Amino acid sequence: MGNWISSELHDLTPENMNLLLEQKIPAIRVKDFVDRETCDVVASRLLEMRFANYDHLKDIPVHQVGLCHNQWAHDDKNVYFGKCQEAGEVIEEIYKGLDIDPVQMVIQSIRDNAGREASVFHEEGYGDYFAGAFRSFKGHGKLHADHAPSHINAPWAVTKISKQLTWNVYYCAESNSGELVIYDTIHTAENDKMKVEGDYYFPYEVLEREDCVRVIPKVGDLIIFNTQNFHEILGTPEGNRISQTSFVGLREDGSLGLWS
Ligand SMILES: O=C(O)CCC(=O)C(=O)O
Ligand SMILES: [Fe+2]
Repeated sequence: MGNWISSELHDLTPENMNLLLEQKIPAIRVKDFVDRETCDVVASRLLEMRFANYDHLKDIPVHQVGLCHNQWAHDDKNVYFGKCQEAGEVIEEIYKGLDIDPVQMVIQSIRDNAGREASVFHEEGYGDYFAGAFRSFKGHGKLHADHAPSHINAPWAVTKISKQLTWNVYYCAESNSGELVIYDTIHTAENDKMKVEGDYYFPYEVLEREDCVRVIPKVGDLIIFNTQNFHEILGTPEGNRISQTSFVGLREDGSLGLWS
């Protein structure tokens, strides 16, 4: 018996947000979250940029613009917070003149449509986290789960969350490839032991059943899913597959916090 009560993508509603947090549905989708004209301008700017490497991850052909907290989570907190402002400026530059801020749009959409308070994560004594990195996949993003409390052995606001989701707005996508595959198998402290030594990904043997959904990203769509469900990204070396993204954590008070 799997966990999902449906293998469809669902609308953003309070009930569906609860079901997603409880891993009872695979994902939420909001079609045309960003209009096509804006997406085309952002996509052409992104393709002109060179994407920095995630050099802390081996074997994942992923590149990013912005800042990734995981990468600095075991350094002094000043190191990460010293980089947040500049990362924010790089993202602002990409949206220059477009009068759009998808991070704020996601926050507003969660408040209006999912009936939950949401905000960017804040670290007492340091400031706000960075949220909304751009990420490019040029190949296989291997099977993994994202859960800050499991990956990070240090006390940060984001390691106090009880559930972790992610949102992605796709700016570049191929018409029939680049699937995001989400599996109906939940990451646990027990199966975390199967993680490939010194790396981020898992062997397929961790999967408890074949049940999965394969989402072909469409430009402008917002997809929200639970990153404690194992997932993989089937990008291709020839394809351009770029999204803006952040994690979303469930705080003790029921509100949602964003960070990248
Ligand atoms: O690019 C995607 O579709 C999902 C990427 C991913 O692994 C995540 O957002 O956690
Ligand atoms: Fe992920």
